[in-house]
This record gives sequence, C-alpha cells and structure tokens, in this order.
Amino acid sequence: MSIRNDCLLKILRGNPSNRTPIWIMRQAGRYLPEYKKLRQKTGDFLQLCKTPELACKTTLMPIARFDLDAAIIFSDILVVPEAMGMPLKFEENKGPIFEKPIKTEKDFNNLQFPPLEENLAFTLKAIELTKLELNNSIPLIGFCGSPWTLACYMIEGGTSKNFEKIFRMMYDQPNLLLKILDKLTSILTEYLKLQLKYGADVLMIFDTWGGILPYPRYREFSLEFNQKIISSLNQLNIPNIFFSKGAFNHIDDIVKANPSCIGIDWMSSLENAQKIVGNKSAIQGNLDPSILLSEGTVVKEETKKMLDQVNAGTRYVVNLGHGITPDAKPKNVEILIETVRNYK
Ligand code: 1CP
Repeated sequence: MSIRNDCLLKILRGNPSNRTPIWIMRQAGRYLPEYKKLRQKTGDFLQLCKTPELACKTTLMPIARFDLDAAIIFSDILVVPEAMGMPLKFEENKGPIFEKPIKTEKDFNNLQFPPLEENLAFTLKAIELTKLELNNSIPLIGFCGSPWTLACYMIEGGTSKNFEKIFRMMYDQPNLLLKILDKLTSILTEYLKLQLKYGADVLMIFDTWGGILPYPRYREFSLEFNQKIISSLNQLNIPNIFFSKGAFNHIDDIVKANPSCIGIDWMSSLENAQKIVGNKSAIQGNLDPSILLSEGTVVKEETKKMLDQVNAGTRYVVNLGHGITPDAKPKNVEILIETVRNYK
C-alpha cells in the first residue's frame, strides 16, 4: 500500500518532492502535557513502552497535534540490552540503570542472543497497531541505538559523564569490546529487519555517543559496525537515517557508509554538510533544540535562518539537531512547522 504523504520517503530515496519533510527527534515525550498525564497514570516509563496499545497511543500524540510528515514508534534504545538478559530500570531524574553492567568476558558470555520476535514483541506489536491507526497517512519510523551507544550504557551501567569504564575496556581489552559490538550488530540488524516486517517504513540508528570517541578510534568502534547495519538495510532497499552526534569530523566516512540520510547535530554546519554530502545522501537537522525554549519570534527567525542555508536541490529533512527537551513549548513546535510550511 502506498503512503499518502510520502515526502519523507521521496527525499530519502532521492526523488523530488514539492513538500519539505519535517519530523522531530523524540517528538512523543515529556514536553507534551498529554504524555505527562498518561505517564503519571501508567507510572513506569518502561511499562508504557511494553504495553503496545499505550505505546501506539503515545506515538500518535504528536501526530494528532502537529502537521508532521512522519511518526516514530514510541520505545527506547535500551529495550535491546534488556532483551539480551540485562535487567533495566528507569529511575526518576536519574535515567536508565543496568544493575549488572558488563565488566568481564564472563558477563559477556552470559549475554543472550534472544528470540527477538518474542522478547521484543511489545515494540513489534506497537508498530503493527500504529500502522493500522495511521492508515497509510504518513510513514512510521522504527529505530535502534547504535552498537557503540548501547555498549556505553551496558558497560557504564547507565548515563555517564566521562565514560571511563568503556574507555578503559577499549584500551585494556579491545577484543572484548569488539566482541560485544559485533554481537550487538547482529542482534540490531535482526531487530531492525523485524521492525520492517511488522510495518516500519524507515529505520533509524541513533549513535548518540559516537562523538565521544577519540578521533582515531571512531571508525573502528562506531562507524564500522553501523556501516554493516546500514549495508544490510540498503541491500533490502529500506530507507534509513543515521545520526551520529558529535561526529561531524567523520562526515566523509559517514557518506561512504551510504545511509539514505545523515542526521546533523546543531553544533555542526549545515552548509559544510551540504558541500560534503552533495546528493549522495539526504541530510537531516539541525535546529538547536534549546530554541524551542525561547520566544515564538525567535523560533520563527532561527528556523528561517536555517532554511536559508539549504541549497535548492539538497535532499533535506527538517529536524532538530538532537531530541526535543522536556521544557520545550508545544506552541513553538507549531511555529517551527508553520514556518517550514510557509517558507518560499
Ligand atoms: O517519561 C520518561 O521519563 C521517559 C523519558 C524517555 C522517553 C520519552 C526516555 C528515557 N526514552 C524515551 C523515548 C525514546 N527514546 C524515543 C521514542 C520516540 C519519541 O519519544 O518520539 C527514542 C527514539 C529514544 C531513543 C533514546 N533513548 C536515545 C537515543 C536518542 C537520543 O535522543 O539521543 C537514548 C540515548 C536513550 C536512552 C534514554 N532513554 C531515556 C533516558 C532518560 C535516556 C538516557 C539519556 C542519557 O543518557 O542522557
């Protein structure tokens, strides 16, 4: 079945579109009052992810409010390590916690290659339900974390400031880390293919912590594995988006990995991105998420400035340079979208 508003798919596939697609990373979440209300009622964030009807309902919240060109399934990147046998909890104001982080070869050997269709059935079911609800109006984006980004959480045990544990492993036991990344790569590839099977139209890899790697190690510990995943998706002709935050130094190499679209963070130059990427991939971004905390007039002005930088012919997707933050004003999202729609 074809999708009625397919401007995102057109841009990702390199076809012309007279509408510039816009969607927002983490568009369903804590900045929306209706999300906060549902979240209060449900209690636990993970429980929300694990109840397909509620995950579907949450996915659709921003779609009901705003004129967006894609939905992104409500889940989290960390459900994958949990499915591999690492108990996970989210603590209020603390973020994710793995009680038994990976420290040794033995911990690694205890990680399962889980039956993903069973262990992650909740997200797959949520995709299926959401596809029915969307009724081919707009595409649905499925996603996963990159192997490196997931390994950061699995080894650090949660959010980290200095990432000392994973860096220590990288220098002292590189082979153990490479084995972890390799296993994650196989699992994530299979997981993305399952999301496709259940109805996702576009697949995205979030390499949120790629940019913390020392320059000479980025390729070996992040990009190499992401490239494998991207190449599996390309073989199946599935439009994909690769976002590696803080990795603009490596954009030449990222282009060579050949994703359909490259996410650009707000610290990087959209102009330079266009020069380097050309027409080989689409580019997505890169409004500073903090602009949505500001006044409406500022949102309008900054959005226009961003659009002014985009050359005719660039395969371009409007988005923020990273996820929307909990204090963003929903009204500002409306102004952002309106400015994009009215831009000539
Ligand atoms: O209600 C709550 O308190 C939970 C907040 C929340 C939400 C709404 C978390 C906890 N995850 C999510 C959903 C989520 N996570 C989506 C769904 C799409 C949507 O909201 O529209 C997606 C795509 C993610 C991906 C994700 N989770 C990433 C990669 C993307 C990014 O923004 O960098 C990462 C790093 C995570 C881990 C995570 N999940 C949640 C927290 C607090 C964290 C830790 C972040 C950190 O380490 O700083």
